[in-house]
Amino acid sequence: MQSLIWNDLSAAQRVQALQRPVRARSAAVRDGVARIIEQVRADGDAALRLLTRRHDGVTLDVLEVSDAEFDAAEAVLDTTLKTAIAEAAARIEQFHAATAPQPARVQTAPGVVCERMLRPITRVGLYVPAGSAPLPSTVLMLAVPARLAGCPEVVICTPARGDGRCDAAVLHAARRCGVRRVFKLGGAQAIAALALGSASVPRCDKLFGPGNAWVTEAKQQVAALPGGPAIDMPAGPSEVLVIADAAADARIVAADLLSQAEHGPDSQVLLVAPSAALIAAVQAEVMRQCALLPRAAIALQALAASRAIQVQDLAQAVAVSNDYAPEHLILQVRAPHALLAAVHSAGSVFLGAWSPESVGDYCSGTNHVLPTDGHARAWSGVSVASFQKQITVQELDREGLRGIGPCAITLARAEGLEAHARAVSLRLELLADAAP
Ligand code: HSO
Ligand code: ZN
Repeated sequence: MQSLIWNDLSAAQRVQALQRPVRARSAAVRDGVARIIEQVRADGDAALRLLTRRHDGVTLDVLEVSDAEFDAAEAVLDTTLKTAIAEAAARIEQFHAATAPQPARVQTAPGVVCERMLRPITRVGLYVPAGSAPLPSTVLMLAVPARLAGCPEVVICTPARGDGRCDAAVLHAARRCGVRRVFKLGGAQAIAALALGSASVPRCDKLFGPGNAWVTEAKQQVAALPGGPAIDMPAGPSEVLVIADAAADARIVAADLLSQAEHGPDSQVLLVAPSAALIAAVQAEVMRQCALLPRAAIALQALAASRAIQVQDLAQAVAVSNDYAPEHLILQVRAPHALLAAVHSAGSVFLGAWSPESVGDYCSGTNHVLPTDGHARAWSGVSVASFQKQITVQELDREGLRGIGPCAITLARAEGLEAHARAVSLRLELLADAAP
């Protein structure tokens, strides 16, 4: 991790210090994805089989996971893992149910009632990657809120392994969340299938889930198609920013930094702290702990593009963090609540020594599909609201229109939209004629 002192940096160097590793949107990926989308559009299931053979090395007759395969997954899956999935799902359900949007009904003037009603998105497609590791936790993070939102059709695409089967934990988690339709598709072809539909795969209204550069590019391209699906958010590699004070335990800080660094070579981790001694201790601890990790090589690559920034105080640390807008923010300080009020941009925040970021990834109850790449400045993580539409409704009675009609007429005429004004004035005249 590169060490920097914030107050010694010029404005340009500060921007540089908070830059994500550059990931050029490669022309090869862009063109490759565009070709795949066209192939799936033209040849449907046949293209999906061909692409799956070519990219995943799997020959599939039927793309959809059968009941027998679901059952087989149940049979092989370890009970401890099943119990952990059930335990995590229950807490994720509890938190997401409590934070779900509620319908509202407001009388904004006498005789004027406005409502907000909630409707689930009809067909949603969840992408569950299996690249470096299958992610049953991602099934929970997407399928639990989808179910709470009431989405009638929820399908999952996840790549099959070399033996043509999907990961047993992913299938178990899907079933636990009531998702019965899982397709053995990965990469850009999975996204194309969900966006366009094929004989086997239903066309979806919104696509969710993380993925590699190909999946991310494919989500962007299908979302830009005329009538294309919505997508959850622009996704990028995982990241964490830890703010630590002098009292923080360097071993804990290092462990949290490594927990995100191990995600991928392009992940980024930042330590922001006022104490030079703490920074030095964490740097040493990171290297010591990293060497002991099975994914040390990946974490080391991520650390190469990561930074330890010394700041003058904790207020400056929060300002730096707000600028960076991290996916995960850990406040490893004596009084984390005192800093929380100043936090404006972050995907999910972890307070104090006993709140590892890993519990947010798996089982505290919050979602782990969060805005990366600085998008936390304007985006939020996945929630029940991500799977719903909010439809507004209004109803006026005579008194209501008499009361607010003139306001609409004035604004319509100011905008030069006379037909708008007349849709109101006509009614007001009818009311005046009818009046005794
Ligand atoms: N930290 C990742 C989510 C994840 N971690 C899944 C482990 N499994 C992005 O927030
Ligand atoms: Zn993680």
